[in-house]
Amino acid sequence: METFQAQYDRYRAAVEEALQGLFLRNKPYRRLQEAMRYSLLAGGKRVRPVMVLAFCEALGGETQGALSLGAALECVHTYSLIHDDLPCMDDDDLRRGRPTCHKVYGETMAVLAGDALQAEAFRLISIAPGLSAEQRIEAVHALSAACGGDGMVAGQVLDMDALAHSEEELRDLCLRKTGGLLAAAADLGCIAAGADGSVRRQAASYAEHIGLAFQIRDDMLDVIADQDEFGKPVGSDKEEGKRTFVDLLGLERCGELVAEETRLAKEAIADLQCNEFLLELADSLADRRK
Ligand code: GRG
Repeated sequence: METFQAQYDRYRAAVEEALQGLFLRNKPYRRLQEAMRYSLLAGGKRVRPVMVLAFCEALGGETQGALSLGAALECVHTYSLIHDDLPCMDDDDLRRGRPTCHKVYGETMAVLAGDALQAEAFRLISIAPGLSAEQRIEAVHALSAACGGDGMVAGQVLDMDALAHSEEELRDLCLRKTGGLLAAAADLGCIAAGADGSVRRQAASYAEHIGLAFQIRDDMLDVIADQDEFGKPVGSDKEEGKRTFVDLLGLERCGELVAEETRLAKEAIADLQCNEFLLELADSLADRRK
């Protein structure tokens, strides 16, 4: 039987191959494409596209279309990281263990690379192979809602303007900023597999709990991680004056919450067939060190 790690590596290799084939046109504006590829191919964990493929496969869907949806999602995720690192936002010099996009290509090109990645994501969905027109529209709807004005961008505004103070407000921020794209990952996998509404609701609940656990763990790593392993400066949340779960609840309680949210995530898909990989994925994200 395929181990969890072997399955993760198989999905990840497929995602890397799909991403490697993007934005290669040799045009006078090739520097834009270079900047897009610089950040896109910088070697993240690929957890979102892996989740798309895992849900699709668990639900018996064809992975070809799911791969395009996963690549699109990784484009949106990369755009958000490029823009988040800009001087007008978090002003970070390091991402995924190397200089941020604007440090290498300049601020203007970094803004444009992010803009282009976002638009290209929706182009990829519109031509995703093996999916019906209806599935593509559902995918556009799921991803745009997750990253738009009530989703990830709204979460970023709540964060930048320090509008979350209580645990409940912090949870809302996190569900938009971090949870949105993870929820989109689960839903895109369901859409690619043609899953029904009740399975999609189970997947949404799994992703919501994973999103909370993921962000709380991220806040913990900002305090306890090894910088080389984490790939970005440790302690940057404090330096940027951000309100985090660790500030509000302390490290110990955060550890308990990660465990609780992970348990709830697993419970949400407990009766789904072929759920072994997704159950282990929840555990592995709770323990992650980067
Ligand atoms: C700029 C519109 C806009 C949004 C930015 C995603 C985001 C919102 C900010 C990035 C900073 C951050 C800590 C976000 C929380 C989600 C998160 C932990 C992102 C990092 O995702 P990983 O760990 O990164 O999957 P890799 O590099 O592995 O892909």
